[in-house]
Order: sequence, then C-alpha cells, then structure tokens
Amino acid sequence: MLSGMAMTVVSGSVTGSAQQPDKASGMQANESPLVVSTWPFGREANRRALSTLSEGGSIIDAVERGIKVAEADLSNSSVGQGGLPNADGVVQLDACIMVGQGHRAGSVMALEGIGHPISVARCVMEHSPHVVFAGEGARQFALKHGFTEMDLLTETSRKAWEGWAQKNRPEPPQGSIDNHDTIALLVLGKDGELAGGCSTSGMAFKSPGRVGDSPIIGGGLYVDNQVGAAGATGIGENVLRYCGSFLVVENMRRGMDPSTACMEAVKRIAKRDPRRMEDLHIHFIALDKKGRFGAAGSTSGFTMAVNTPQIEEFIAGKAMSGGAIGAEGGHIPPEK
Ligand code: SD4
Repeated sequence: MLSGMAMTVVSGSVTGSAQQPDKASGMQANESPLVVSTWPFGREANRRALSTLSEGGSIIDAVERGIKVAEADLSNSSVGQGGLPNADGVVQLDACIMVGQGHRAGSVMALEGIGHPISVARCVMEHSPHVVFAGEGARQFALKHGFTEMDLLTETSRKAWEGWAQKNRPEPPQGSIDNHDTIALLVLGKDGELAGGCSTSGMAFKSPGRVGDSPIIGGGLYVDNQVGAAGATGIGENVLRYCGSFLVVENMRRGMDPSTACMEAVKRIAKRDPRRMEDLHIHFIALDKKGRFGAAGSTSGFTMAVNTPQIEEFIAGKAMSGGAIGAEGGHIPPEK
C-alpha cells in the first residue's frame, strides 16, 4: 500500500494517463519487491522486473530483464535498438548496472553493434575483474562473451539522422526532441537488497565518442545497500559533473527521504552551475531501504513509473523551477 502525501491505493491497474501522473512525488510502498524507473515507458520494464522476481529470478536478473524491455523497444529513440545515432550516423550505447550486495558494478560506454548493453554491463560485472569497458574494447569484450552483433540503426532513426545531417548543423543539439528518455531502473528486493541499472543511446546526434552520465557509476546510477539507490535522466554533462546519483544517495544517508534527497541534489547543482535551473534539464529518481521513493528535476513534466505486485503508479517528479520539460522530455508512449 502506498502511504505518504497522497493515499489513493491502486491495485493492479494504471490510473491516470502518462501525461497526468497519479501522484505528487514522495511516498512509501509498504510492500516489496518495489521497482521504480524513469518515464512512463518504464512501466513495462518494471512489470518485467517484477515478473522476473516472481519467477524466482534475482534482483540482478530483474534489473537486466526489465531494462532489456526498453532496449528492445524500437519506438524508444533514446535507448538501445532504435536509439538515435551520433553525428556520424552510428549508434553508440551506454549502460551500467550496480548491485548493493558486495557493492559490485559493471559498465559499458560508446558500445556499437550490440542490442543489449545492460547485459554486457552485467557481464563486465560478473565475468571480468574490471568495472568499465569502452568503445571497441567493449564490443570485443561482448563478442568474446557470446553476444551477437546487430544493426542498431532502424529506418526511422536513419531518416531522423539524415534529416539532421542535411541541415549540416555544426554542433550537436542540446535538449532537442527525444533526447531525454533514458531508462534508470531501481529495485528493492523482498529481502531489503538493492540493485539498479541505467541504459541509453545518449544525446541524439552527439559527437562520436561522447559519453554522458548514464554509464558512470555515481553519475547516472548509484546503489548503496545500507541506504538506497538513485538514477538520473537528462543532459548528462549537468549530472556527471556533480556525481548526481551519488549526491542523491548521500543526501538519503544524511536522513533525507528520497523525494527531498532528489530535490536537494537538484538545488545544490543549480546553486553551483552557471546555467539557470530551467536550462539544466536534469531529473532524478530515488528509492531507499525502507521502501520510500521519490523524484525531482529541474523542470516540471518528469514522471516516474512505480510498481509493486499490488500497485502501478505514475508519480510526478517535484519541479525545481517553473520551466516545462518541453518536447525534449517527451517521447511518452500512448496509453495501452
Ligand atoms: C546522456 N543522460 O547521455 C543521457 C541522456 C538521457 O534520455 O537521459 N536521455 O546525457
């Protein structure tokens, strides 16, 4: 059952449309397992994570299989297959996974030709003594461990890139359409264990080799088994310069609830940063060991998907400015 600011209990169904979240941010699910993720499309990933757990899978399996749903979704142009390419028309994917128990992590960045970077990140964590593999080395690592290559560029993403390239823009856009739909997914298991993952194709038409926050441990994702977990979406440069997800978790360690921890992280970043709050385009989700969760960002319009076996909810992130998230925060799939 959800408790906190808004008390309506929703059992086994989704209330509200993706555009109209059910609740304000900052609640507690007196129930586990609990899965939260970025954006309304995270609901499908959350469902898969929960079914993985009910089938006897581990929380690591739940994170991986949940995120794979978003990576395989060709309609999502910011994650995995179908993700928009870089300025050269090449899809370069970033992902990481982190597990509370043992404080283990794996990450791949600028990975080409492999459809499920989250699985490669898991493989790095479980089958190498390292934490991060990048670029061609990441691809070689994946191939060596049995991953098969595929063409990640869909007809739609190729056309989008051609349209962009024809305009011959000198600089990759900051915050243009479909740039903000990274998935960060956090799981609290029945036994109180925490895990999380993050996966993205990064900013559309980014400079080749550019890596954002999503595969950076402490940037786009952080898990501390004693405290909680956090994940990020938005313009990676504005997250990773502040170790954003680490900052959120540290705020929870100092006693803040997840919602406040996200808000305070955004405020602190905005205080230091020369940009205006409205121009930061950053959003965080967080989950703590007690099963409380929350979200906040630099503008309104960000939504988190929350699932337990009894609940499916969309929760509005607390907005730290009057700015709207705009088209760049869109890519909201129609209600099914
Ligand atoms: C990045 N944080 O590469 C990612 C972008 C993102 O949805 O969140 N896209 O900077």
